[in-house]
Order: sequence, then C-alpha cells, then structure tokens
Amino acid sequence: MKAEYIVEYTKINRLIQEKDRFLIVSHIYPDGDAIGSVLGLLTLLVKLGKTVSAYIADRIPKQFQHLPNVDLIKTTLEKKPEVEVTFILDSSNIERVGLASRFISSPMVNIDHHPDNSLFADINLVDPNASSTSEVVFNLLKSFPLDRYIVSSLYYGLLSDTGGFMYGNTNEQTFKTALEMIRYGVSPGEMAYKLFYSIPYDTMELYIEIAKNVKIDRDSKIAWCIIPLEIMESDNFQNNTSPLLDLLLRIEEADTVILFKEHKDKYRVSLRSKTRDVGSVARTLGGGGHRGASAFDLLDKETSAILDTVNKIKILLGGRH
Ligand SMILES: [Mn+2]
Repeated sequence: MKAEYIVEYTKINRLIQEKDRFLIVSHIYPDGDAIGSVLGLLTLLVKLGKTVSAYIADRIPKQFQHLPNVDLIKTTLEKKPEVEVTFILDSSNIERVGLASRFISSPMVNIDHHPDNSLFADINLVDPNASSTSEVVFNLLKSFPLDRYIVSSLYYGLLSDTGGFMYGNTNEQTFKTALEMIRYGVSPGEMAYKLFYSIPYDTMELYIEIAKNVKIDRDSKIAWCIIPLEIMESDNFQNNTSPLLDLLLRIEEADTVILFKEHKDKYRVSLRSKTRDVGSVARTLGGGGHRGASAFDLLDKETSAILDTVNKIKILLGGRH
C-alpha cells in the first residue's frame, strides 16, 4: 500500500467489489508488463466470480503462451462487450491501445507507471516511481485473496520491465515488491529462465540473421540494427523484441542502442540506454517512454532515413552524458 494513492485504491477496490462485468485492455506491441498486468488483474477478477473480457488488439508473442490464462486474452473483438468498468493498463494514452479504443467506455480506470501518462481516465492510478504496471497492480490488489498464479503473472511483468532488475527503474521498492511477491510461492528462477533464456530454435535463427547487421558509432556509443519486414512478418519471429534489445545492450562499447523494426508503412523505433535519457529523445521525435527505454514511429521509409535518424538521436543525446 502506498499512502499517496489511497484515494485511488479505495475507489478502484470498491468498483471491483461492487461491479460484476469488466473489460481489461492494454497496448499494442504488448510486452511482458502489459501481458503480466492484464493476466494478474484478469485472474483475480475471474477468481472473484466476475465476468471479465480482456482485449489486446495485436498478436500475443509466443513467448507469453506459458502464462496462466493467457488464452483468455482476446486479440479480436466483434462487438463491444457489455461492461460496467473498463481498465486500461500500461498505456500512457488511449491511442496506445489501438483498435481496443473503440470498445472503451466510462467509468475508465487507468493504471500505469509511465511518467508521460496523460491521465485520461475517470480514475487514474499512475505511479511513475513504480518499476512496472504489474507492480502498481500488485500494490492495488493486496487486500484481495491473491494466489501464486495471479502473483506469478505480476512478477513476470515486473521482471520484464526491469530487464531482470537491471534497468535504471529498479530501486529499493522494486526489490521489496519482488520479495512480497515471492512469498506467494512464485519461483524466481523459473520465471527468469522463461523470460530471458528460453528462445525457440526457429526464433534464434532469425535473431542471428538480424544480429549480423549490427552497426556501431564508437564516438557516440550508439549501436543500431534493423529488423526487415520479411522477418517481422515471419511466423517464427516473436514480435516481442526485448531479447534482441538486451543482446544489443550487452555490447560493451555501446551506451545507447536503437532497433528499427520495419512495418509496411513505417519503422517502429525502440531505444534503450544504460546511462542516457532516451525517454526525452523519443518524446522529441513524437514517441514516449521511460528514461532508459522508449520508442517512437519513423514514418519515412527512404533508405537514408535510418542513418538520418541515428544522427538525429546522436545530436539529441549530445550534452546529456
Ligand atoms: Mn510497463
């Protein structure tokens, strides 16, 4: 329980107790925190006997298939479900949820940890000091009968968003929360193995293919690489690219890494940095995110656009050492 959010906790917990039909949505390009926080909340609501729909308007990467109840998350929805409350998780704004925004209605509950969250909902529980939305959800739900399955998903989300307690958003509170989570019977070794070390062979082959083309600018300590459209669209490619970003970050000479993910009409550009503020870089370029992890869209698909963008980022990072 965090005292500063007691008003939000009380309002949200009352909605959970008093209402019966819920919709939970999260952002496109779902990551471990989006999936983990949705599953934690979803599994608790199911346990409480509520009617719950969960909807993410994108492919769910294969690597999340082992999480309990992941098959309950729908990726297409014909019509708007009849609900009394809509939860929007891990999303700075409504646009982030893509097509799911069509099915959102008041009262809306916004639970997040992004510092640039636009506080768009009727109730906003946004804690920028939390490592992950999963951590915020865990603190919110502590008064309910949580169990190992619910908390495993939340632990997975926390582990994912902190890069295994490595990113700059890892602090004392993160470890305290992790300790509380483990007391529910979560297996930290098993979760870490599944999250960081388990890659299907077919996916590994594609990672090697992509990693062949890594470039580095030693002066600015920026490394980058491109995932071409044919790989992005391949069935063997898991559209969660965190393992690739983690691999790039292992380059000793690189402080900041950029991954250009090619889509039909744009590049989705992901940034990670060991010491520099890539959140403000992404915001300048029309995107968003955290200090150490962020993303934006590059709509220019000319071949020169990649190098131009690397140079732009180099200039934006200048003076921020
Ligand atoms: Mn998150």
